[in-house]
Amino acid sequence: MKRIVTIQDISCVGKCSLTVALPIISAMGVEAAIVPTAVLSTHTMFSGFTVKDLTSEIKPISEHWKKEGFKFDGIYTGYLGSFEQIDLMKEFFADFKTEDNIILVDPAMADNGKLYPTFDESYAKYMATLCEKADMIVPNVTEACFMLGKEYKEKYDEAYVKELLAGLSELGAKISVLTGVGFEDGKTGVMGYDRVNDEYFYFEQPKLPCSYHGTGDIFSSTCMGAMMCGLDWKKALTVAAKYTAECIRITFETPGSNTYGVDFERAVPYLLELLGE
Ligand code: PXL
Repeated sequence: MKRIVTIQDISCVGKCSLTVALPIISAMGVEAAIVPTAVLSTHTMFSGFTVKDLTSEIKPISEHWKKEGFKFDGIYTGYLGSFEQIDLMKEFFADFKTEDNIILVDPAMADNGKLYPTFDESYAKYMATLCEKADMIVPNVTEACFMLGKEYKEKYDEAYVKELLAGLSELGAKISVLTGVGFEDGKTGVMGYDRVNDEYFYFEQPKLPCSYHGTGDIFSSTCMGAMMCGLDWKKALTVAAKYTAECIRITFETPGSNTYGVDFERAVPYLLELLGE
């Protein structure tokens, strides 16, 4: 059985980070170990959330794991809270990288042209230094712009997206992916670039007129799970994009659904169908 470790916060209510990564990756038949980086009462889009920082636990956990000789087929980082946590992730990668495992960095920190409330531009630039150490990175367009110091645009053409992908690739990952890429109204997609094989991949779907938190985490978790199930990066992106879109559709079309996250639970059977195809 494949085993990954995912390192991000627990937002107790909010359907993001570990509360989506664990169930989704487990449902895909992949063991999910975790390093929780902080416990928040909710994600940071609520006001008045509480935070218990767990930075001091990260090193003792990884030291114990080294003694136990644990190995991971995948290492996946999401939302992190500080420069220090980014540094600790670099050490974690150095300790647990193997010849064959995949390091996926989702630099979760911004969307729709804005950084999340707890971050600033220097943090975004520092996150780019973590992306340097990954095999695959999955920022959205906003996160890519902040990391690369490029202008964020709502409307753009393929040349703009390829320029962002070139900038991301120069950071060093083999596969750079941009999520939330749409070239026409009513469409959204994901574009990836494989630096080693000089290969682009684009997959797009209809875009619903809504937006929810945590969908980036659902996408990244599914992508990691799918690669662990043996899919290549292009198929993994397709499965992740289709599942994420279905989670959004189900939530949008259900009157009275919560607005802080999507009902990914109800689309798990669809995810398993996609994996079986
Ligand atoms: O990646 C989404 C996310 C994860 N964790 C926390 C967040 C958010 C988005 O707002 O606030 C704490």
